[in-house]
Amino acid sequence: MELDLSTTRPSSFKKFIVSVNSSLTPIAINKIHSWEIRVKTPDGRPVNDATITIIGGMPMHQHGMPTAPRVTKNLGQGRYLLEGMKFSMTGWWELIVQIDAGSFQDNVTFNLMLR
Ligand SMILES: [Cu+2]
Repeated sequence: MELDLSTTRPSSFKKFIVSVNSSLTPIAINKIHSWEIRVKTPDGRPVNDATITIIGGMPMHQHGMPTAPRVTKNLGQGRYLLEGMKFSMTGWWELIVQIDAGSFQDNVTFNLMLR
């Protein structure tokens, strides 16, 4: 199976361009860490004051994340701090980023392959 492991992707309905960046590279198993999420419009303007929620899990195992990661800080310029990230196993994980920017809601799914 060919997984798209891009860390910058358009959202499902092309409302946003979203980038994710782990503070921990490579990502270690069972280690709590933070990520930064960056949200732009398709023409490159930062999306400020969005409400972002995260759902993660392993599609092949039907389980979610061992923690409930949350955006805890708006860093400005369309950047958001996501805290409480932790992965409990190696393998394929999905991270679904749901973005509510008031006039637009959309979501984007990132694939991670942890070794
Ligand atoms: Cu699993």
